[in-house]
Amino acid sequence: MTIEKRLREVGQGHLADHLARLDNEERHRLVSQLERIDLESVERRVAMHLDSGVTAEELRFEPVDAIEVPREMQEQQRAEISREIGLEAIASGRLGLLMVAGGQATRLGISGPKGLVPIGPISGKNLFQWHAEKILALGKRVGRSLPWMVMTGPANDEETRQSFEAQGYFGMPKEDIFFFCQGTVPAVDLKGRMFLSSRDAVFENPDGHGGVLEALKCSGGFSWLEDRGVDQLFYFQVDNPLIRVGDPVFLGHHLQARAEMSSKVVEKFDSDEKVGVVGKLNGQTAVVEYSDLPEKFCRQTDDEGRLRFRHGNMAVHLFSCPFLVERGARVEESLPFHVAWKTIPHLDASGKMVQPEAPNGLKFERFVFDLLPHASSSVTMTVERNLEFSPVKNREGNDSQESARRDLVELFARWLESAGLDVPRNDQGAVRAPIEIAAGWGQDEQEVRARLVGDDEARERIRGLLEEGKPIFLE
Ligand code: UD2
Repeated sequence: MTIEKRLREVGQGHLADHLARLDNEERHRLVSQLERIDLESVERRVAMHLDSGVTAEELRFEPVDAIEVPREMQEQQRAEISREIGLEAIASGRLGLLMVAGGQATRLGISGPKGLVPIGPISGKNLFQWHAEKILALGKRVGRSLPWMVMTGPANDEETRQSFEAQGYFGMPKEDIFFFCQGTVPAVDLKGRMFLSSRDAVFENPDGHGGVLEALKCSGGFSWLEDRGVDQLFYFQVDNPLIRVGDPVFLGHHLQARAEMSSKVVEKFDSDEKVGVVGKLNGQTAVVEYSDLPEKFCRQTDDEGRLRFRHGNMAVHLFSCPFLVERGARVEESLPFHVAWKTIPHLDASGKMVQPEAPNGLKFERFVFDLLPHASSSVTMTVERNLEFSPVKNREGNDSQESARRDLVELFARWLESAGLDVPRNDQGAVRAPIEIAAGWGQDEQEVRARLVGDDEARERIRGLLEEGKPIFLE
C-alpha cells in the first residue's frame, strides 16, 4: 500500500496532500519519519482521549498508608535494620541507578540538558556531577562501582553524552554508565491530525518520563542490567540535588516488603503545591497528578488539621527489575497516555508558519508513576523535605536554582551543627556564609559527624572559619 493511501486511511489525508508538494529529498525525509511512527496508534490515542468519560468526581481516592519519618526509638531501630539490609544488597551488586533527564526544561527556560545547571553553592558543580559524586561515594562505601543508567531525550541526547565524556565520566568506569534515549509522540489537532513542524517533518514531543519503559526495552537496557546481576532499580529525576541516591533505608524497606515498586513522599507544604499525590485510587496505590486532583481532595484535612492527601510524590522510586521487564512486555496496557492542551507552532495548508496564541493541539505523554497500580506490593516512605527534596523547576522563586542552593547550604549547616559546631545565622535565621560538603567528603549527617568527631584539627579549622563568617568548602 502506498504511504499516501495509508495516511488517508488513518485520517491523515492532509499529509498525503502535502507529500505531493515536496521535492524528492523532502519527501524522502518526511516519509522516513512517518514510517517510524505507528500511525494506527495515533488514531487510537485520539479516539481514546475523545471517548474518555471518567470525571474527577468519580474517583475513589483514599490516603495511602505510609512509613512515617522515624521519631520513636522503635521506628529508628526499624530504619537501622532497613539500612543494613539495603547496604548489604547494594554491596552484593543488586542495585542499579536510573536517572531521567530527557525533559526539555521548558519552565526553566534553558535549551540544553537540565543536568548542566550549576548547583554546587560554592563549586558551581553541575547537576550531573553532583549526582555522579553521590553515586561514587555510595559505591565507595560498599566497595564496588554502581551501574548508572541515564535517560536522555532526542533534544539533549548528544549534549548529555558529550558533557559526560568531557568531564571524564566523573571518574567512573565508562562501561558502568548506560545512556539511552526516550522516544517521541506526534501531537495532533482536535480532529486528530498531525502537525507539520517544517516542510519535511511532523511535530513530535518526548513521550514523557513514562517513556522510560519502552526505551529501556528497545535500547537493550534490561539485558544490560541482567548481565550485571542487578535486580532492583533506584529511579530519580535529574532536577533534585538533595536526593539521597540509592538510599539504603528505602531499599531495605522495599526489599523486606518484597515490593515491586516503591515511592518516597514528602508532606505537601500546602494544598496548592505542584506535586502529584500518592494515595489509594480505587483500592490501588497510585499517584494522582496535581493537575488532576479535584479541589475537594486537595484541601481536606484530618483530625489533627494536617492535609489528608499530603503524601507528595518526590518522583523517587524503587523498582524490582522482573516487574519492569514484565510490564515492558505490555507497555500499552501498563502506561496510558496523558493529554495536555498545548500551543503548537506549525505549517498551515498553504505552507505558512503559524504561531498560535492559544492552545491548538494535544500533546501526549506517559508518566512512570502509572506503573504503581500494577505493582502487587508497594512501600510508600515519608521523608523530611528539607533533607531530601528541593527540585530545580523554575527560573526564579520556589523550586529554582537559587532555592535549591539555599536548601543545600541549610542541609550542610545542619550536618555541621549535628557535630556540635555553631553556624552563624542572620536575623531571618538564614545561614550567613555558603557551605558546601562534597559527597566524597561526607554523604550524610552521620558520616560528617563521625568525621568531625574523630578529627579535632578539622573541627577547629572549621570552627575558626565559621566564627570569621567565611565560606566552608569541604572536598
Ligand atoms: C513531576 C511529577 C510530579 C512531582 C514532581 C516532583 C510528573 C508528571 N509529575 O512534576 O508529580 O512528583 O515531578 O519533582 O512527572 N522527564 C523526562 N522525559 C520527559 C519528561 C520529563 O526525562 O519526557 C524528566 C525531566 O528531565 C525531569 C523529570 O522527568 O527530570 C520531571 O519532569 P517535569 O519537571 O516536567 O515534571 P513536573 O515538575 O511537572
